[in-house]
Order: sequence, then C-alpha cells, then structure tokens
Amino acid sequence: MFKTRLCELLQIQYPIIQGGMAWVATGELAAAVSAAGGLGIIGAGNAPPEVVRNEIAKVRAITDKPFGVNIYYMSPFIEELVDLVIELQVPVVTTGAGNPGKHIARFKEIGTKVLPVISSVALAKRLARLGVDAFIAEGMECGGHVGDLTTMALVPQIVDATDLPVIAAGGIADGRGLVAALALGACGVQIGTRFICAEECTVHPNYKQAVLQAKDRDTILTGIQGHEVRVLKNKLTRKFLELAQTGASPEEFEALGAGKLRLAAVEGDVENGSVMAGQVAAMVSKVQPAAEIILEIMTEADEVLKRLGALY
Ligand code: TUI
Repeated sequence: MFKTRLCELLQIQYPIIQGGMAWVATGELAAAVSAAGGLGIIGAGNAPPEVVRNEIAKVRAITDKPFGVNIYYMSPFIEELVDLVIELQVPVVTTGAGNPGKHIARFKEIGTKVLPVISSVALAKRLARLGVDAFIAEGMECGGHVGDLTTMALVPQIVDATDLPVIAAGGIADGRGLVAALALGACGVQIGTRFICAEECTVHPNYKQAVLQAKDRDTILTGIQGHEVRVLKNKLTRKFLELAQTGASPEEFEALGAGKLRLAAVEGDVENGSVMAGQVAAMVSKVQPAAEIILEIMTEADEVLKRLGALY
C-alpha cells in the first residue's frame, strides 16, 4: 500500500486521520485508529482539562503509536488545554473554530506537530508564516461547524497557496474519496463521520443508528450565518427552521443549540439533540472495527489507483 508525505510527517502507516469530534472522539476511538496505523484524535470540545487528561491516558494504555488532541478554540479551557498538551507531550494537535496562532511557538518548542483546520486561503497564508506543520482543509460537506467552500473547491486553492502538506476533509468516507483528495493535491484525508460508526467509538448507539439510517439528503445546516453547523435532520432542526422564520436573534439560536450535542452523543436523544454528521452519512452502512475501516479504505484506494493507471 502507498505512503505519502503525511505518513512521514506524522510517523503513521496510512494517510488517514480521524476527525476530532467533540463528545464522540474519545480515547477509545483514538487509540483504535492509531493502533490500526492511522492517526487517532481525541476531540476535547468543551471538556475540562482533567477529562482530556483521562482520555490521553486511555490512548497511552492501549498503544504507543502517535495520536492527537483536537483543541476547539471556542472552549472555555483553551489555555489549560494548551498547558496539558504540552505537559503530556501529545505528538499532534489539530485545532478548530479559531486561530491557534498565539500557541504555535510553544507547541513547536516541544516538537508537537500543529495541524490547524481551516476553511479559507487567507487563514492558511497567515498560519503558514507562524510555522504550522500542515493544514487540514475542511470543506462544507463535513459534519459540525462548517466553512463556506466545498472540499473540491477549497483543497486545490489551499494546495496552491502553500508549500505545506494539505489534508483534505469533508465529504470523504472511502477509498474513492481518498484518491480524489490525492488528485486535488492533498497528501491525506481526515475522516469523521465514518469513524462515528467504528465499533470502538463510545458515542451512544442511537447516534450510530441515526448515521446508519441517514440518506443522501438527510443533513441540513442549522444556526446563524457564519456559525452554521451540519447535522442530521430531526425535531431539533425543525425547531431551528421555525426560529429562523421568526427573525430570531443570534442569542436565541445559541440558546436552542446549547448542550444539544451532548444530548445526542451521550444521552442518545437523537430527536431533540444535535446529531452532527457529514453529507457522507448515507455512505456509512455498518458498524465495524476502526482497523477494518482503515483497511477497507486503503484497499479500495489501491484498486482505484490501479483502475486509473490502466487508463494509460
Ligand atoms: O471545528 C470544527 N468543527 C466543529 S467544532 C464542533 S463543536 C460544536 N459544538 C456545538 C456547537 C457548535 C460546535 C463541531 N464541529 N471544524 C474545524 C473548523 N474550524 N472549520 C473551520 C474552522 C475555523 C473557523 C475560523 C478555523 C479558524 C477560524 O479562524 C477564524 C479566525 O480568523 O480567527
């Protein structure tokens, strides 16, 4: 099977990193993905540092392979999380929903690789100057908090704007998506939605079922412009649509969304909770071990590459 620049950078076997999904990507999932040769990532979300410390310990109890922590920049615990990641010498940090600029020098000092998730060329250019190691270019097909551009449009523009490695995210669930990402100039992929249905993922079983049952048009963007979140349609998204009709304030939108990801992911209330998932949810058809997901993706990518090679 092939290797890419990403495998070298992160010291991993396969060019696949797992999305750092808040409340979903716990130590168990991250450990399984890393042990299988990808890069597992703990989604810190809004969790307090002691919870994240515990998730890191879980990973290290299972594997000594590299892994990462995703830092969500709207978390109330940003500074404590940065301190924790540095104290525990976490090999890789991915960042989301904000600019990690002021922390990059501290991560670099101890050799932690910094991979910001970005959805615009402007941010890529700014962060490249500050010494990040690679970019995760996330298109709006992804689940959760989204930017404006699709993966197909965003990835090549980021590739052209920087010499750093680019990882494609959003709309990728299988080997075809991985090869497409490579064609766009990426050196790997970040996959979230398919890993929700990994056996080792500790999210509530109802959440996995909701992803398994999703059809092509079952996701929708909720929230106010500039802060849209992609989720599976349910009772909560109908309430969001009703609220939009009334010309509600940003505060009212925020109040409707508060705590709803936990409600779905932990409590299993997938009707009133926020079931974040990408447009590829319909391509996820079974619960299977993380290692099997990775092997299937790599085997399919090999086949696709051979099929394309045969065109010559
Ligand atoms: O972070 C994500 N996706 C997420 S975070 C999340 S947790 C959540 N929970 C409840 C409600 C809402 C969210 C769910 N999904 N993706 C990474 C990402 N980050 N995409 C785009 C960005 C981004 C946006 C602005 C990165 C940087 C940025 O910087 C602005 C600036 O210039 O400072």
